[in-house]
Amino acid sequence: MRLALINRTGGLEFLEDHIRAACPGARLEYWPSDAAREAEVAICWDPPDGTLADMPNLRLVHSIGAGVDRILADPTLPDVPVCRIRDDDLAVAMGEYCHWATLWFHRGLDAVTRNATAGHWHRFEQRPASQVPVCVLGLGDTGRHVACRLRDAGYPVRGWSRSPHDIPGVLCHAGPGALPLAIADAQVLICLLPLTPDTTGILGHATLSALPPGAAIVLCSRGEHLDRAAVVTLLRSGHLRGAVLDVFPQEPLPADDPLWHEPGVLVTPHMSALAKPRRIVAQIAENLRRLDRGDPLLNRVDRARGY
Ligand code: NDP
Ligand code: OXD
Repeated sequence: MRLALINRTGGLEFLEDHIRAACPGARLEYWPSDAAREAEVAICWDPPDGTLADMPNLRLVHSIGAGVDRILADPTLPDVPVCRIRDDDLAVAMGEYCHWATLWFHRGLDAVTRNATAGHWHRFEQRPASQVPVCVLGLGDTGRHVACRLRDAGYPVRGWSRSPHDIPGVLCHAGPGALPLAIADAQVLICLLPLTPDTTGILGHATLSALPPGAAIVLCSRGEHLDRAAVVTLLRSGHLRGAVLDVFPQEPLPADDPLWHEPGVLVTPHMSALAKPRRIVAQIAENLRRLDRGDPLLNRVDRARGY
């Protein structure tokens, strides 16, 4: 079987040795090339629009990540299955990151770090976790794990999803009408939604200004979820306490982007949960075997739903 590694900016070489080891019979090609165009399977992160439509033998598009937004955004995407990565380790890593980010605000480490750079000793009032409600947007593989971890750490946790969920100890809300209720008392709002037409810009002025004064946001999903102008306005007005941002519409975030220096914003380099190459490739290899045998593929995305 011929496989093509496709990414707008290249950089998928880190998968090559793992693919050669896990798929010994496969021929691996790099896009852009005529040989890649002939491939039956496209292994992608951010394929340029039209690339997949120009592959006459294409039978499967496999994301190398949990998200498939960059793949589904191509209006010419051919009618073939699209699969993604689902990995327990990814959820665990996201749990660590979101727990840390919650503590960063809850224990006032954002303010303490600012004071420390000025050699200023000041002890802020400390609240127990039980007084810091957290809302997790998205209760899928990562969101559910994050919600349970924060619940176990003593935070009152609210969750929001498209369909109803029942998670013991988490107050779950579903559907667009329930968003205001889900976030009403959130001191920390964590976004773990997939990027779809329904969720693009969801963290805009209306949502962010509906948070209680002094709330903070943690964005680990996609940069396009956030209205950047709205967050800067609400940080400067003091309505928002801070924002930990891990994802951006343009990555890497350019070194001269003012967001790096915006008071209250902490930028991290899309690192909240990174799947190990070996784990990514094991899932792709399993789906190649299934494709060969005509068996149902794992982790297939619902293209109509957008995730
Ligand atoms: P899942 O597909 O497992 O879960 C998505 C969740 O979002 C589901 O609970 C779903 O609801 C909910 N959802 C989707 N659309 C809506 C909507 N319109 N309104 C309310 N809820 C909605 O995704 P994952 O948890 O695996 O990943 C989420 C995203 O996180 C990825 O798409 C990716 O963008 C990002 N990510 C970022 C990483 C990083 O390192 N920064 C690492 C991994 C993921 P329902 O349950 O009802 O279907
Ligand atoms: C993913 C990501 O989607 O890392 O896996 O953002």
